Amino acid sequence: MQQERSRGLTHWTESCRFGHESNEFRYVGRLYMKNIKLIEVPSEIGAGTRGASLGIDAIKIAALDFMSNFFVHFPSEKIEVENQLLFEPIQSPYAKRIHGVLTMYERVSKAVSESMKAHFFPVLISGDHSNAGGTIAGIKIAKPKSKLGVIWIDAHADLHTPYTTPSGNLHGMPLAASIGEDNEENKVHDLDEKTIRLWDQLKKIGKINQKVLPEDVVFISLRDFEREEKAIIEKYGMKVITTSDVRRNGAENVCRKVLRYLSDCTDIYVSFDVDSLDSSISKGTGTPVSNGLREREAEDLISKFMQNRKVCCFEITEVNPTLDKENLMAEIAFNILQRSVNVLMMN
Ligand SMILES: [Mn+2]
Repeated sequence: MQQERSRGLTHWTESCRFGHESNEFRYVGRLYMKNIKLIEVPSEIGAGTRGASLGIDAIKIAALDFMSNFFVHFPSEKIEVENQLLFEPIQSPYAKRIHGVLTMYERVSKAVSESMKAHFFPVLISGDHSNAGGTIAGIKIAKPKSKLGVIWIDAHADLHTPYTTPSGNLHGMPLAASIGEDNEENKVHDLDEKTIRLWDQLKKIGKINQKVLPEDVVFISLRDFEREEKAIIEKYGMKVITTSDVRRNGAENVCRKVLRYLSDCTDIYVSFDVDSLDSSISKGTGTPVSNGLREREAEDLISKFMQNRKVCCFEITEVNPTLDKENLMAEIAFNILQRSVNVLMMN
């Protein structure tokens, strides 16, 4: 109880500080600041562990516990989901519930593209990370001529395909779908016709085959991946920044390095999977991994990225309160979300 109280108090002071800042910027903001739009995607059909669809509500509870008005301050849109599929038998073992994920890609990409066309900056809070494939498609639909860079802050590479997946879970595949990769050279499974067709549709969502070039992806804190994913990373020479790079060089240097690397890109999407955080503080996510980022490191890094004008969309994902204690993961996610959005509004 003592520990819980002191944790709450620390965070309350934090949110007060930012709450105060956001009050100051509200006035100026109406006139000049970025228009933020929250897009809630409580879909968890791409995950292998149940509960990530509750992540958004857990983050809202964290906001209430910190006495923050964050969720009344911004317009928000909640995307309809297909979580009822979790009660139905699996049709494609190497791409579980892929027809539902395809529907989610369509809905998420539509919401993201429409909000960007209306000059909003979309901030997505999603259940599992498969939804990010829809987000990336949405950015490209809104800005078809853009050269899109992706900053993927995640313990995992999410570069599996139905041909290589060890689990069949689509949240391990959104980046492969976005770069248009099958990885047939490293194929492990033979797929049925229907799975092949749905995976092709997923890759071609928005009628754009390759939304991102592999060389325009930067991984941060990547540390848990399979041989088949490593083969893709090596084949294209994809950029990887480790946890120790972040710790050694600091957020500011890493941010500068990443933005220099992506200097050819016209737009940048930042995708933050909370499992990038160290497993000691990320028990409330489906696949926690050791040697991850500290809360402060992730927060400093993401806020630095948010200062850059090329950054056009931000997503936070994979909070699963059913695996957690005292809502810690959602509280950390909320602090990072709030600070990031405050920085966005100042720039
Ligand atoms: Mn992920």
